[in-house]
Amino acid sequence: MCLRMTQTGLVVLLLLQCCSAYKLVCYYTNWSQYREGNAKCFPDNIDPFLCTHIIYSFANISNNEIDTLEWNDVTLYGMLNSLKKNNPNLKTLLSVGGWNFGSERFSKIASNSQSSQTFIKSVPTFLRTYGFDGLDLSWIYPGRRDRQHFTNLVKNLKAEFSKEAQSGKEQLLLSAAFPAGKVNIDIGYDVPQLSQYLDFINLMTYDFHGAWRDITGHHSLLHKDQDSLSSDRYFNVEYAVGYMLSLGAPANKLVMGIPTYGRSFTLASSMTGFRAPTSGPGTEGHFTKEKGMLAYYEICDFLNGANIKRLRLGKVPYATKGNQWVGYDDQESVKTKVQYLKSKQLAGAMVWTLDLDDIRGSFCGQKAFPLTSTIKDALSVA
Ligand SMILES: *[C@@H]1O[C@H](CO)[C@@H](O)[C@H](O)[C@H]1NC(C)=O
Ligand SMILES: CC(=O)N[C@H]1CO[C@H](CO)[C@@H](O)[C@@H]1O
Repeated sequence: MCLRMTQTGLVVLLLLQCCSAYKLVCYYTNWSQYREGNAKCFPDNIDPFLCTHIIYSFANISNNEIDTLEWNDVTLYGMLNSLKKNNPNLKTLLSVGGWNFGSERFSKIASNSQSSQTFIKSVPTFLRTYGFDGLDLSWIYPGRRDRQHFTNLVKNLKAEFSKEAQSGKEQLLLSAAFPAGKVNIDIGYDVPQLSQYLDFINLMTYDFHGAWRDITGHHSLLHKDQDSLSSDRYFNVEYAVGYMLSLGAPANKLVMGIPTYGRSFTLASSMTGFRAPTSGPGTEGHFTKEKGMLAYYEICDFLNGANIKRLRLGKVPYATKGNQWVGYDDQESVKTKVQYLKSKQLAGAMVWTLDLDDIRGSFCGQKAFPLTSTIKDALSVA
C-alpha cells in the first residue's frame, strides 16, 4: 500500500479508494480465528482498504431476534468495525444464516407474520449497536413454499431500514447471498421482486462440482469447458450470471462470486484429467481440516511438485499430485473472471472468503491476500 502511494501519488490512490465504480464484497468467517499459525485470521488482520464491503459470517437468530453466534463475536465485531477508523468508506455487513443454520428455522420465522416482525424489528438496533452498515441474508435455501415469504421478508426489511433512516441516519444496506444453481434459483427466488428491494446480490458462483460426484471437475469454471458433460451445462459462472440477468436481475446490483479455495478429489485410477474417476473427496488440508476442499494457502503448498493444467475454455487451473486432484482459482483466473464481470457491467466481485486467501502472504510467496488484492487491482484498472 505504502509503496503504491509513492508510485502513483496520493490523489490517484484516494480516487481509487473512494470512488471505484466496482464493489469488492468480501466475506469473513467467524471460525477462521481458530485455525493455527499463519492461517489464523482475526478481523484486524484485514487491510481496511482491500475491500469496499466486508461481510461478517454468521449471526444467529434466537427467540426470533438476530443474535451473536460465537462467544467472542462482540469483540470481533468491534475489531472489524474499527477498520472504518482507517477507511471511513468501508462498509460492513452482518450475514445471518448460513449452511449450519439451515433453511427450516428461516422458514418458520418468515412464514409467521408475528415472528418475522420480531426479527425485522430486532435488526436495525442490533446493527447500530455494533456499528454495522447493513444486513446480508444467507438463507440457504428457501424452498418452494418459502418463495413468497422470502420475498415478503426482504421487502419488509427494506421498508424497516428506510423507516429507520428517516431520523437522518444513513440507510442500512440490505444484500442477500444467492445460489448459482438454476434449480435452487427457480425454486425459491423471485428475482425481479427481490432485486427491487436488495441493494446488491451476492451470487455464489462456486461449488458447482464437488465430492458428491464420482468424477473430477472444477467447482467454479468461468465458461463451460469443451470436456464438460452436456448435463453440466448450467454449472459454470457464465451460465449463472446470464441466467440471473435473463430473469431480470439488474447488472448493476449483481455481484459475482469468486472463491479463494479449491475443491479436491481422491483419484480412483491412474487417470488424472478433467472428468477422471474419483473414489471420494480429497485429503483434508493441514489447516482447514475438511475433506474435499483446500484453502488457497494450502493449495500453494500442494503446488510444489504438482502437475498444473489450465482448462482452455473454463479458464481455471487444476493440479494433481499422487492420487490427489484439486480445481481452484489463482491470480490469473481471478483476473480473467474480473474482466468477464466488467464486460457484463456487473456491480463487482464477491470473495468467499478473505480468510481462505493467503492472509499474510506467508504461504504463496506473493503479497498478502494475493487473490483478493489481484481482484481489487483488476477492478480498478480502466
Ligand atoms: C442459536 O440460536 C438457537 C435458538 O435460540 C440456539 O438454540 C443456539 O444454541 C444458538 N447457537 C449458538 C451457537 O449460540
Ligand atoms: C455459522 C457457523 O458455522 N458459525 C460458526 C462460528 O464458529 C463457531 C465456532 O467454531 C462454530 O460453532 C459455528 O458453527
